[in-house]
Amino acid sequence: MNEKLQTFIDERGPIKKIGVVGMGYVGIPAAVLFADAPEFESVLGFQRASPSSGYKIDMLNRGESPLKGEEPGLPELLKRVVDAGKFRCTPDFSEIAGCDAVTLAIQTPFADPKDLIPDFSALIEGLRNVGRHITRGALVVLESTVTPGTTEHMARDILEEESGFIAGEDFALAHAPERVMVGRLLKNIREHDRIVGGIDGISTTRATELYRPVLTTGQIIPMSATAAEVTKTAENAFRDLQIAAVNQLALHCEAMGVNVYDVRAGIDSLKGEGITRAILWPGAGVGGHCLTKDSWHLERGAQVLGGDLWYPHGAESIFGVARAINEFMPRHMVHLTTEGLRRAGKRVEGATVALLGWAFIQNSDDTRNTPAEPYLAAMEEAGATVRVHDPFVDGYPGLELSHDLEETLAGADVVTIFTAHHHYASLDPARVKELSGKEHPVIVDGRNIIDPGVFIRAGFIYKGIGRGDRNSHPIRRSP
Ligand code: SAJ
Repeated sequence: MNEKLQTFIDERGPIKKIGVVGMGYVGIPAAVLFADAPEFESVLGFQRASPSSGYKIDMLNRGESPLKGEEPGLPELLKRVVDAGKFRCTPDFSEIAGCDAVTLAIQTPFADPKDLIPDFSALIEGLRNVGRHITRGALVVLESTVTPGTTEHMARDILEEESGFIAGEDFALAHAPERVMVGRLLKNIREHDRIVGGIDGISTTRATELYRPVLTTGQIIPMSATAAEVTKTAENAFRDLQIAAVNQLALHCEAMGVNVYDVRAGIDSLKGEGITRAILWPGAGVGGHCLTKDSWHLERGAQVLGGDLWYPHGAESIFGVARAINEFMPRHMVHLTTEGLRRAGKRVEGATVALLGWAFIQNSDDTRNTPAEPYLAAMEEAGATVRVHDPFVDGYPGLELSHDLEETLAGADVVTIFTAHHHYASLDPARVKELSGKEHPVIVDGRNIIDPGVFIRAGFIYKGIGRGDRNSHPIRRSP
């Protein structure tokens, strides 16, 4: 145990002032929960005054959440902690000097998955801003998902270089990965167990002091910083693998003429005696900022920390193959659309497609790595006109996006469902057919959100992921 660090921490006393760097889907809920905890005096949210996201600073200081989509409890809690003067957002990083603890919740995308090269530019800038201003005895925590080894190496080096301090002697350093999902941000932070990995025991203890007050049912799970990084990247790689497994099964079910959802219910019924068959849901693809890259962080960690690997790794590892299967699903949606049009005696070229759902996940405005994008690109390349509807997403670079469902459906040869927004579960086949003006409009369901029977009876040509039981249905000629 490094007495020197412990002395600095004791001199600072309990954590009272907190800084959160990065006002996004992770940073904002974390900051307001810290601010709502009676243990802490004040929280500063640090946000660069950049053209793309500087607008968040004033919004947050007015107590308004820049996150769209449905986030239960967040708007009210944000208003309350701002009105109480416990939370403020600022672009002035020099105020980090007054913080006992600073967390970083910054995006860590991959520049090139093929060569396993992450783009840490935003994280590095954040670490430099923090390093320049931290004071002795402070705690720095990486919440971003990173390649295993990043906290102990890159982050430590940058913070030491900028501060002139030594990690583990002058300041504490830990990794406590976020585990949130859009649509339940506050709930996830409060209820999920929190992995806390310090570079040493003192750092783990100090980070535990930071997170315990915001947990309701969640427990602290202490481990080393690198083990925490592996835990986070692996839990997402495992989820991606589970999704790939059921997507592969869905493709087989289509080929065998059976309904994957019957099979799924059957497999899911094998429970008890410690047996769980965690089978997830097939679909049109895997999007978001997490599953699309965290397997590559894990693979890169194994290579960077493991040196010359003698076993299947990277794209050949089971996680790499899972990525390939999940990335294939939007292409399969193109295949189903093409087949549907062929049954209607049409080609993709010249067809009009109504694409429903641009967000990567239901009932959210989050469009990061949406699987709808490669589908749109492939359909346009094949000569189709694609109109996109999403009730939650206001805009997307280079894309015309509509909130008007009827306008999007008008004249459509094909209706393709990419996101399971609740709005689409109540699509009325008669109205959709009327708007399309086609005798046999095609409907392609990428999320099993509509009932194939009612659409087929209305004269639609139906295609669905994993619906081998329906995808070659007889076409109902209207009376
Ligand atoms: N998806 C499927 N089938 C499923 C589940 C999801 O096709 O059965 C698709 C979704 O449509 C979406 C994508 O996968 O396009 C990701 O969905 P998600 O539900 O995994 O949502 P994320 O990526 O926001 O959340 C994941 C979660 N990780 C795990 O559950 C292990 C969440 O707990 C993490 O906090 C989050 O990644 C993150 O930030 O890392």
